[in-house]
This record gives sequence, C-alpha cells and structure tokens, in this order.
Amino acid sequence: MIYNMEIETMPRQKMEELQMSRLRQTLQHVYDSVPFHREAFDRAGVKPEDLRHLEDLQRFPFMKKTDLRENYPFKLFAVEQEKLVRIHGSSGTKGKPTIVGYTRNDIKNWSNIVARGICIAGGRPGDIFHNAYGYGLFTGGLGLHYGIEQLGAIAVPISGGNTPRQITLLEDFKPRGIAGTPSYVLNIVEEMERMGLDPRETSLEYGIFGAEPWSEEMRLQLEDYLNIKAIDIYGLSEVMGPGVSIECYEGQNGLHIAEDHFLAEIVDPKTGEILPYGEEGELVFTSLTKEAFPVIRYRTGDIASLNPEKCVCGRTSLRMSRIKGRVDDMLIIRGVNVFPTEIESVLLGFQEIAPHYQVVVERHGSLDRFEVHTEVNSAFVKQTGGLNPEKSQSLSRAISHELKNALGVSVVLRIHEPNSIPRSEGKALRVIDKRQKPMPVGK
Ligand code: DLL
Repeated sequence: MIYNMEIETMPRQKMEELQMSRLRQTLQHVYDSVPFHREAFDRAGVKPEDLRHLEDLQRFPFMKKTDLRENYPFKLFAVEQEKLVRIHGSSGTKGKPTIVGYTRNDIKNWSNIVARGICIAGGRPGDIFHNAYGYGLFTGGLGLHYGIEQLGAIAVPISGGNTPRQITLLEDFKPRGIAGTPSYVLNIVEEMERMGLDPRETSLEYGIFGAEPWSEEMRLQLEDYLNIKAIDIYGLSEVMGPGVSIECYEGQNGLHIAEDHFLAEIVDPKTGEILPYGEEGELVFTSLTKEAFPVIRYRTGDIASLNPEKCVCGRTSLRMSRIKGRVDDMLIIRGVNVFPTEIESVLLGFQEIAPHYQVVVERHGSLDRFEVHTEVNSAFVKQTGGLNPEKSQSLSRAISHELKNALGVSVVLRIHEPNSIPRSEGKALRVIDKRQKPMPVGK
C-alpha cells in the first residue's frame, strides 16, 4: 500500500519497536559484510548485540563524507556485485564523486517512500507530473521518477535545462505537479514571463522542491509566482536520495521523516553530542532497511532541528525543520556565523530585488571580505522604469541596514542589472569562495 496511514500515524512506542528490530538487523548486516564498519565498531568497542535500546545507538561510531571518498568507489557496499541494480552519486564540488549503490529491494523501498511522499505533498494517482530534476548519477531525476510511477501518476522525464521546451510541455501536457530545484523552477518562471506568458495561469497545483537550501520567503514567492503549493522535499544520495523527508500539503510546517526507513538524530556539529528535540544542530541518519549501502550515524553536514509533536495533518512522524544550510556553507564573518539562506530571507523581503543572489568571499591581506551580489527585479523595472541613481542608493542603504539587523554583521552589497547573476539548471551556486585553500595531501 502506498499511502500507508498506519505507518504514518503509528504510536511512538510501536514505531520505536519497528525501528529497533530493523536497526538490529542493519548493524549485524554491516558488521558481517563491510570491513570498514567492522573495524570502526571494533575500534569503538561495540558489537551489534550491544544495542538493547534505541539510545544505545549513541555508542556506535559516526560515518562521514570523507569515509565515502576514502572507500571510493565500492568499498562500503554491503552486498556482492550481482545483487546491485543501480549506482548513483553526488558530484560534489571537490574531487571524486561520492558513490552509492542499490539492490532491487532498495529501489523498491525507495520508490514506495517517494510515492508516499508525493501523496503527502498533495499528489495522487493519475496526476501528470513534470519532473525537472536532473536525470543521471544525481538521485533527483530517477528518484522522483520511480516514485511517480509507483504512485500510478504519469512521469514527464524532462530533466533540467532547455527551458523553452519545458514551457511548451507545461502548456501542452497540463501537469498537476512539478518537481525541481527551487532555483531552476524560478528560472522557468522568468523565462515564461520573458515569453509573455503568465506563470499563474498554468495547470500546476503543487511543486515539490528541494536538493538545495531555500528559505520560507522563497516558498512564498514560488507559491505566488506559480499559484501553487510549494512543498519542501529533503534527501541525500548517501542516505538514499530524495524522500528521506517531505512536508505535508496540509501543514507545510516541518518535513515528515520516513521513520520506518531512517532514524534521525541531531548532534552538536563540533562535539558530536546528541542534542534534545527543538535544538538546532547537525542531522545524522541511520538507514534501517537498506541492503546495498547501509549508513550508520551518517553526519549529513546539514543543520536542522527535530520536532516530535503531532502535525495538523494527523501524522505522528518526527518532523525536521527546513534545512538552514550546510555546515560547509556557513560563513564566518568577523566571528559571526551566517548561512546564505539568512541572506536570502532578507533580500526577498524587497520587491525591487529578484530572487537571485551569490555571496563572494575573498581574502584581502589577512582579512576576509564578503560581498553579496543580487539584481534588480525585471518586473519592477518594467513597471517603474527602473532605478535612478538616487533610488538605487536608498534601496541599497535599506537592504544593507536589514542585512545588518538580521545577520548581526555588515556585508558589502552589490545590486546589479536584471539577469546578471548566473542562473542554475540544478543546484544553485550560492557561495563563491575565492580564498586559496591548501590542496589536500595525497588526494
Ligand atoms: O540533493 C537529493 C535530492 C534530490 C533531494 C531532489 C531533494 C530533491 P545530493 O545531491 O546527495 O542529493 O545532495 C544532498 O543537498 O545534504 C543537503 O545539503 C541538500 N539538500 C537536499 N534537499 C534539501 C532541502 C540530493 N530540501 C544535499 N533543503 C543535502 C535544503 C537540501 N537542502
């Protein structure tokens, strides 16, 4: 059954019993089949049978992205090659991609999780679904695709790019649902406006957006531009791909974790200590059903908090907050921690500004210099004739003032002409770090 309300409304104790039995199997499975895990458990002085309660998981060692790189490509796989049916990966920005594998059963579970997720987001069988996530090694395209088919909806596997053709198909096929990165879907919206089409007039009713951090303000803009409900979907290839958690259509307030397949923890990114519900920290996931590429306490690098309260939609599953950003994308500006999403929230509060921005970090002598680049909204230019130098200065002052209030530190702001910031066809590049970094040794 796809829309399994029994699982989603399960009393906590029953869910924990289910998680416990699956976790035990997973720990045994990795201990028996992956030398990396066996050695890590041995080093930490723990054995699978030491897990008597869910809390005992804390005694087991973490896994990090570097462990995937060091075991590239297949050394963390827990099944023989004959059992694999698919390989995916994350291109990342540095060096080799991180590679993950799936058995037939893993793909079946993933498809069911995504199908259920699309239902939670307001989709239903029979929907035409425009899938603008990239198809390929990236999990977005194929991950959504199998879920759409499993739901009994109709997949339009358009992938990212070739925006005019996307618009033709949106007009002709009349889909109810769309998926893509928020930044790419904004790109589609812009192109429609350029073509003289009204994005509010499409057949779309809901959009499933994720794969990059985006703010509540960005949600409101996407909902307004397209006259849809914009739903946040989260996932990462190491843990599975899209669908690890998703918001519900009714609440849009935190992402429901597929807890029958993934166990979530929040830890202090510096000390690794477990943090209580409600506190912000690094998300850590343990897979409960994966065969080919199980992960044990995988440090995602993503910052969020967990909320155990029952949702307005009736589901009891643990919800995670929207991702504030990645630990690696956090900027430290004169000692203050800043995430690009916080900058986005401020910029989108100004109707004169388009929802496109980049933060450029450079080193001047021993000091880091941070510049926020954004651009004037072309619709605003059309309506008002644009900004004269005087208006431009006062706008710049107002935004800088708001940025300083929100971030607690001042940054250099540059407002450019419309269409100056590069557009993305997948994940947007928000931070350009021009500081020289020492090359890792031996890589
Ligand atoms: O981005 C999987 C995915 C595809 C998720 C389509 C949602 C939709 P990776 O390429 O491995 O996998 O990148 C994972 O992207 O650790 C987060 O930093 C970021 N990310 C994913 N979803 C969200 C989201 C896919 N909803 C990395 N909000 C993760 C913020 C997200 N960041």
